[in-house]
Amino acid sequence: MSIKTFEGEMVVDGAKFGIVISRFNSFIVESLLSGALDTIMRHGGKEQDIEIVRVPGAVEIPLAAQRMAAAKKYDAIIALGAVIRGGTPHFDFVANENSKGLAQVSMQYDIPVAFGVLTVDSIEQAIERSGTKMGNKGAEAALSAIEMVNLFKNFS
Ligand code: INI
Repeated sequence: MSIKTFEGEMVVDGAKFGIVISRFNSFIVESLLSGALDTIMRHGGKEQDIEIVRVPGAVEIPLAAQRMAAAKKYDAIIALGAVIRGGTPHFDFVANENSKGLAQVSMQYDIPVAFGVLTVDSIEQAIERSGTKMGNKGAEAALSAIEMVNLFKNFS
C-alpha cells in the first residue's frame, strides 16, 4: 500500500493551548477542566504553555474564543462548558449559539477549536460525561486538540 495518509501524533511537543471555560454549572465544568489539563500534561504539555480564560456561560464562550484566536498565541483552543436541558428552558438557543459560534471561529481563524461543551438532558448525564462512567468530555477535547495540532504540521 503506497497511499500517503496523514494523522496527528498524540504527543505535545511545545504546543500552546488556550482553554476557554464557562462558570455556569461550575461543579461539572471544573471536572472537564481537570480532565483536559491532566490529558495535556500526561501527553507532554507544560503549564507555561497553557492559558485559561474564564467566562460567565456557554453563550460567552465563542466571543472569548474568537479573541483568543485573533491573538495568535495558541496552536489550538479548547472550549469547555456544560449546557443542561433540565435546567435550561432556552437550552436550544444556548447550545446552538455555542456550537455555531465555535465552528465559525475555527474556520475563520484557521485554528483547531476542540468542542468540550457538554449538551445534555440532565445533571445525571452531565456527571456521567465529566469524569465518571461515560468518560470526560474535557479530556476528549484535549486529545482532539493535541491530534489536530500535530496533524496540521503536515500542512503548514
Ligand atoms: N450557560 C451555560 O453555560 N449552561 C447553561 O445550562 C445555561 N443555562 O442553563 O441557561 C447557561 N446560561 C447562561 C448563558 O450562557 C449566558 O451566560 C447568559 O445568558 C448571559 O449572556
